[in-house]
Amino acid sequence: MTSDKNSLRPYKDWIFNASRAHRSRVIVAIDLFDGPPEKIFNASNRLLAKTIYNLCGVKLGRQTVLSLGRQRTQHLIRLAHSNDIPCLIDDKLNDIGETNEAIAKTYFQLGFDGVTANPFVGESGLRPLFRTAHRDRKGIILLTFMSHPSAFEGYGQRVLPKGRTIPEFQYRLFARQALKWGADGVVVGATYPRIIREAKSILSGKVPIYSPGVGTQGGSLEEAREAGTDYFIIGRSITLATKPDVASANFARVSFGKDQVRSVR
Ligand code: 3DU
Repeated sequence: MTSDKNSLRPYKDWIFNASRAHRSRVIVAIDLFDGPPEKIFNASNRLLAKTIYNLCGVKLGRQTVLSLGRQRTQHLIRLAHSNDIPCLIDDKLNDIGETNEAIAKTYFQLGFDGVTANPFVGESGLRPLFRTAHRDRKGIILLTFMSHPSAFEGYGQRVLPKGRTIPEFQYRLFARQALKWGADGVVVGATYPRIIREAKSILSGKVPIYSPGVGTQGGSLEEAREAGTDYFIIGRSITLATKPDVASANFARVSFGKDQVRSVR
């Protein structure tokens, strides 16, 4: 069950502490959905049992939660909590403010500790979400530059911000907004180390960078780490590995590099 200690701690501090305790900046992405719910549940359970000591967080995909249903999802969240690591839902909320807030509340009631959201909806689309999340010490992770090849089409376009005369890259605006709104993290793909570097300098060490895209999508953990990634979201390179325990241990070791304590709080 979620301990009182967990629910009293802001998400951002919790993952920071879990990362130090487990000497890992790795969040495993569980994106299983094929087959009967019990089978998906057993596979997720086995995976977590083998990898949990090498993780600082767990992230469930929406497809996994929809396939598992409420009770099995709660069981997995409790498993993460009993090992003192937080559990994120990756739903990339992208609706009007009230709807984003309602979806997030439902996830938080299930036991999730943080949710991803899309800043394209703008401040009024996110304000109620931030209010609800931070009141309950939950985390909001905002997309800033996704990891897939066509991420440039949206996050990389140049836009003319209101009241300005010089165009600016969308992702730079998103990074600044994440800082202004008090986001608990931003997503920048490991496949774009140059953009991680830019985001790092905008965020000035105040908002941690979460990077998916390591391994299967072609991103290098070392390059992303050197560019400034704080937490690595890794799915298939762990979940489909012949030995997920070994794969997660290797990623965990490399995720810290020489610096054992650098991570944004
Ligand atoms: O490619 P992998 O199997 O390591 O999984 C990456 C996970 O991160 C997966 O759940 C995907 O939905 C999520 N993600 C991205 O890959 C890219 C993003 O920009 C945001 C989330």
